[in-house]
Amino acid sequence: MASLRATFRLSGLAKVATRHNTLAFTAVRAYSTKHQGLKDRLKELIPEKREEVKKVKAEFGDKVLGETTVDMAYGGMRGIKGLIWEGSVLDAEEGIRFRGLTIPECQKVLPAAEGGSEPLPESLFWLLVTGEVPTKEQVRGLSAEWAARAKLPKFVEELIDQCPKTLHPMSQFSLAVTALQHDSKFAKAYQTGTVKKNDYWDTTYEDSMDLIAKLPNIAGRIYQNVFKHGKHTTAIDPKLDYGANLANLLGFGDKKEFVELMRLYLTIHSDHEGGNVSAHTTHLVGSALSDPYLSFAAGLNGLAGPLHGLANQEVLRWITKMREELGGKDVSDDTIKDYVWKTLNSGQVVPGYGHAVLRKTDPRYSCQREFALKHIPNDPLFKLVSQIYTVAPDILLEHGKTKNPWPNVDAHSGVLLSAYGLVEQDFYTVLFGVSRGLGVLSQLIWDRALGMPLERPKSYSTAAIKAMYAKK
Ligand code: HAX
Repeated sequence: MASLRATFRLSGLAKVATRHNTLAFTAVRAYSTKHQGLKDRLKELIPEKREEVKKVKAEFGDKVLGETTVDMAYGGMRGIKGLIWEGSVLDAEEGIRFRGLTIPECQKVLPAAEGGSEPLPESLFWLLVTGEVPTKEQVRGLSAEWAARAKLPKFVEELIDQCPKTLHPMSQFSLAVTALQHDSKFAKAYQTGTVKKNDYWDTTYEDSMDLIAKLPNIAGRIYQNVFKHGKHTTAIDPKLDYGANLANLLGFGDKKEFVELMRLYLTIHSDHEGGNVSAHTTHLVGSALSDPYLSFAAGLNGLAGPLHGLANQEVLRWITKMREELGGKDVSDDTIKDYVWKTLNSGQVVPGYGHAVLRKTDPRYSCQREFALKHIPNDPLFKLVSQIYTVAPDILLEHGKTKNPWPNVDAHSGVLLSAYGLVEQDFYTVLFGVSRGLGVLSQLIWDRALGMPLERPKSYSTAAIKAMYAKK
């Protein structure tokens, strides 16, 4: 454990821990014993990071990151290297690392709740913002701070309550986040015309903290309105952590395993480097100096697409439909094969499978599978999801289109939620969105701290491409 922690001190480039890390470990301990708050720590880190970036630009500014082909421009910019993202990096084979830490490493070193074992999302947020593993005390401080900032303005509550139940929960979520913009400290400060660019990060940080703090109340309210007859008797408890409060607001706070699931869920769905739709959209919109509310609402609208975050609802729909079609009969490997082929032959995608970057089973899938094996090994739906895992990749390979036949995060999240009674599939992407806030807003704070400019890539028309390359 000690050597693991050692590597994790500011280890954007963290490698496997070795005994040579004693020095770095001392550094972690030194920071940890300060009991410093997140904003104070960030304030210290910003000048260091600015200096580092200045040097990197001076030394490597003219180096080539990669080339862009015409196929890449038509192909959704897949693989184009043109973004800076500090919090996490995605390797096609290995999967995600948060500030250098894999998911199992995060599960080992990030503080858990008293009596729990999964990392607290607060600790992940701290890690994303600072690159450091927080102390338990620092995590408790963050839980309390978010609880203190969690209250929604009355008009936002009313706005959510006015939404028809038939409006998709993700649309309600995006609407509520946009409306919170009313109280943006960044937007207000910018309007005064007196804030220097170097200080933009300060109100971006404040807005991001307010926004993250309010997400459980928004999610809980939408859930209660749409699925539980508008019962709003539960309030944020300042003594509880973020995941436990969210579980309470959804009405599942009395289920200890569900609370642990929420902590894990919120941790692993938070960040997935910068190029995915929700992360990139938040970053892009933020680059226009739109405040964190507007930027994140835009990211949520991207997350709501079926090829991205909405896939978690689609997976359960797809499985439910398969079961319905069988009319209660047992699902065999052959039945699954037939159903996967039927899906593919009708021109649809198999939800929860494939990935734009990954070429292996998503480690977020694997860690949810571990959770299921530990807590709900005999759940029939979990068994079915496991059975699909043994059958679907071969068919996708035989089909021959997808570059990655393995499951992604969304193939497993729904089965865990439904095992504990959260069966309303349309709501699943909202939970993904609550978590995604931690990743994209931590980056937005750094975007402002580093003075990232307006994003504006070059585009070409098809006529221009022809004119450039067609033989004269
Ligand atoms: N089922 C059927 N066909 C698939 C497929 C799947 N699961 N995954 C990819 N393909 C197809 C693509 O549609 C594409 O077909 P066309 O050439 O006809 O357009 C072809 O295989 C090549 O695609 P790819 O290069 O392997 O994958 P992309 O980078 O283009 O797309 C996607 C990645 C995740 C969008 C894709 O794999 C997909 O649609 N998967 C199903 C939806 C899903 O699970 N989305 C969630 C992804 C994880 C995430 O972002 N979570 O939030």
